[in-house]
Amino acid sequence: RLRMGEYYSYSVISTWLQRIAENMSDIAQLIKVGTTVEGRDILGLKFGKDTPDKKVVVIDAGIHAREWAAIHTASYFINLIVNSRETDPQIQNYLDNIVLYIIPVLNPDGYEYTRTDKTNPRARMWRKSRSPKACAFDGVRNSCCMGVDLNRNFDFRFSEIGASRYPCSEIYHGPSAFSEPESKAYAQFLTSLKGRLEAYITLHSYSQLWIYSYSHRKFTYAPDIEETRRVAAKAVQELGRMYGTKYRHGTGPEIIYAFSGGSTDWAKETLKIKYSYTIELRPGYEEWNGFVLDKNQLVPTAKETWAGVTVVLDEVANQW
Ligand code: 0X9
Ligand code: ZN
Repeated sequence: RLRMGEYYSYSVISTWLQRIAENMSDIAQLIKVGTTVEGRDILGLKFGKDTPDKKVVVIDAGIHAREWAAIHTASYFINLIVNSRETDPQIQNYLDNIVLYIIPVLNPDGYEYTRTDKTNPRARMWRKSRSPKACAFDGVRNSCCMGVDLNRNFDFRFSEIGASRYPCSEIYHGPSAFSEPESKAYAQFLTSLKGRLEAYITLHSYSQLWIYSYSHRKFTYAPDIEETRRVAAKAVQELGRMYGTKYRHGTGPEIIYAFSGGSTDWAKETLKIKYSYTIELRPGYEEWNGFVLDKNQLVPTAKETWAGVTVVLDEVANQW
């Protein structure tokens, strides 16, 4: 058991996931998505009894190392399912009717690096993976740095916009699409669910946004944009009902900025997923350094996000 409202190391989170799978094998199974550059297992849980006709939903967090509130929120979802499975009819409905994967830390190497901030204060703001140094001549000197922005490394309009070819950039896209073991393994995992995967939600922070495809250019949508928008609008409304937190929804270039190589756009285009959303959690975008969210906001953040996410889960679980 983990007490919510706290931040935990990846090893504590991993052990917790293993224990849940051992003790609740009727509803949860441990899954390994892949292995990181530093050799960590990327672990998650699979909830619900798998039969081939069931629709699948995948929720992840922590592709960006410093976005701790996202990791906490995904952990909270796991905790909620585990603790309410016998009392909450909505959660029972999910367990009966869909298969739900939750991967709380997609970039554990980066996350563990941010946790070394006690000895290295700059580490807390690390965003990328921890892949070995790569070098590029930037016009003045040859600069070498570690890490790839995994949310620029997916094979969707790779390197076109809002990404950098310089390894020392925060948004370095890597040498080629899926060059990184983390993004490659994750894409393979999502691809293995093709045809059944109805919703993919990736948790980030911050700015209070509910974002859908596509991200590379304004007013560029998938054919089912009306449905995508309808569910997003409903989700932010439900989310706001709990504490009054205001979210906006739209595509990236409409409400923040354009970029390419992200996981939700790749999933939307390649796997033809109906609902593919990037959620930017609290605080609002006017906040400076919102990556460090006060601990007393963690549980409310997770709770309201769950309220929004259930809108998507209900769409998938209750379709017939
Ligand atoms: O830039 C990103 O990768 C994400 N934002 S973050 O601040 N968490 O790094 C996703 C932004 C998604 N937005 C767009 N489609 N532009
Ligand atoms: Zn992010």
